[in-house]
Amino acid sequence: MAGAADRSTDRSSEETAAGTAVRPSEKISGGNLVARALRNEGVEAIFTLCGGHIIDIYDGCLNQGIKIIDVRHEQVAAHAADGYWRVAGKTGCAVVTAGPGTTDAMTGVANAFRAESAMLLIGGQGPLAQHRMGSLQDLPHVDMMQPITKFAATVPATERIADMVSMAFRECYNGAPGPSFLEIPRDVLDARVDLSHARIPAATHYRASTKSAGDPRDVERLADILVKSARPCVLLGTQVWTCRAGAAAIEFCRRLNVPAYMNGAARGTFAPGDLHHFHQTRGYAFEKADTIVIVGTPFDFRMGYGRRLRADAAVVQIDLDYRTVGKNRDISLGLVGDAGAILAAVTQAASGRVDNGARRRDAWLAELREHEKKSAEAMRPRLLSDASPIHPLRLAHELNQFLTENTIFIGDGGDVVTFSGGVIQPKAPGHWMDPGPLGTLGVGTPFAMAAKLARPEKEVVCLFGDGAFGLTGWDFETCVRHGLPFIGVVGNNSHMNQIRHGQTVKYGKARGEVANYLGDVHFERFATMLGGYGEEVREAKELAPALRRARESGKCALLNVWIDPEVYAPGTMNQTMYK
Ligand SMILES: Cc1ncc(C[n+]2csc(CCOP(=O)(O)OP(=O)(O)O)c2C)c(N)n1
Ligand SMILES: [Mg+2]
Repeated sequence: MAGAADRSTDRSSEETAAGTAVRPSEKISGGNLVARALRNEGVEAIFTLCGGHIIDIYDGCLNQGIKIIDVRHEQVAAHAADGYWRVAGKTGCAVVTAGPGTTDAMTGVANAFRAESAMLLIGGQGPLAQHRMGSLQDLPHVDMMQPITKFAATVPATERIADMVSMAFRECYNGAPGPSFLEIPRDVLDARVDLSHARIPAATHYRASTKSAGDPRDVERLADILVKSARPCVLLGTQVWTCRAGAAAIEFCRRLNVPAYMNGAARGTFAPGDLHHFHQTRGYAFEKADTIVIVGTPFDFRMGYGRRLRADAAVVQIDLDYRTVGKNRDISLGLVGDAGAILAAVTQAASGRVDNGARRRDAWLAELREHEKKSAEAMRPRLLSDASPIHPLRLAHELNQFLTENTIFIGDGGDVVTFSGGVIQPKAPGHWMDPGPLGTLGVGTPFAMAAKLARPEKEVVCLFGDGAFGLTGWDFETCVRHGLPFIGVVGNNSHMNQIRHGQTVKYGKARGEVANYLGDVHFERFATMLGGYGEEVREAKELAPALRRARESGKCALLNVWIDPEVYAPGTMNQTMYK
């Protein structure tokens, strides 16, 4: 950026009585130190909502050529930082003001914490000089952030700002990734200090690689287990994407002939149709397998806390976080480290065996394929349903047909997204985004914004529930304003349906419909009001043409699809998320 260096520091001269300059000193402000540290991290954009406590950071970002994406709610800023990390693989950064700015962002930080996303939230704070005196927007942010971050601290002096920003970034990568929080008191941020007194860690000089391959003896053990196994399967979890371990996972499955199931961000590691891509038969495989390898996903509610795995199977867990291995369920073997490094090492170790047993597992793969086909056939009539109002499975089917290898798909909603999970198959790794285990509604618009910013060449499609869209939908306008087009599809059932079902079953219709009705909102008009493309869809056969028109508009688009409020996904009916 022209003149950037000139504006980021002042060169003032200390003069002698005779008027000759003897000791030039460069001054730099706190906000400019923040921006320098962000630049060292490769941060290209911050997501922010303004406040008097943080404006000096904008000055620094302008000097460093860092984009400023100004949003309408701080929750959006934090979710966008989380989403940016997921797509770009670079730590996302959100900057929010003190007090309500920081509390608004907490949900986004919490979501990143449960989803293992590396992001930094910088919050303003009242001046240190007025510490605990009741300054405007003063709150104990660090205490509040501690349980939902890997690192939370106050910067005590301007000279330490860049140092502590770098420290916070480094802490994001301790074990499994996660969020960090830093608050910078207003007087600390605004002060100008001698550049020579400020510590600015040099880019690439304060990090070590996290690509550890675990204990070599356990790598050999796992190779032995797999080579002898007749019915193995592997579950590739989010960390496979976090570690960018897709190629290693594919090589592992192909060489050893192991069927793969994928969840979270690892969906799409194998393209649909691949010999080792399995989807519908996970429960069956977990019941029948003799060896189950879980890679980079915890035994949380999504895995039935590990209880859904066959009791006498050899269960092997690979994870970046030592604390996750063996938690909630005993395992036969645990390996801590990078998913790609470990899978590559195991493939290598197994190739040293006389026979790696690959062909013996053909029958097992054929058995699973047969079950996959049966369950796809059973679902087919509902996927093609012409019913009016539209069946959510037909909507999911049309979306699945619409996605290309270039489309990043985001799911943000309750029942409508649960329906889509069984149908929509991302065509490439890193092309599926959902909130993760916190299950936060409202991630859609911020994730879409971040995905388009990080990968402008990608098409971004987001399926919303009408309830979910309402939480952060105003930032559709932010996407319009910043030229970040995406295709939003609201599956509109006029309710918070996922909650409505369980409530109705438990309390009957009259009490079951309390606090979950949303009205019949015309989201397509909301989109056009904000400068985007909008269209409503009432008939199933209109879905594909409407999606095409949204794509061709090149604008931020929102299709308002009226779906049947009286059908529920099996997962919702069985309330599996609570079991
Ligand atoms: C921020 C947040 N608030 C509340 C919930 C609880 N919740 C889970 S699903 C759901 C209903 C969502 O409704 P909608 O987005 O319209 O999807 P639908 O179930 O109707 O398809 C709610 C309120 C949540 N997960 N996140
Ligand atoms: Mg709804």
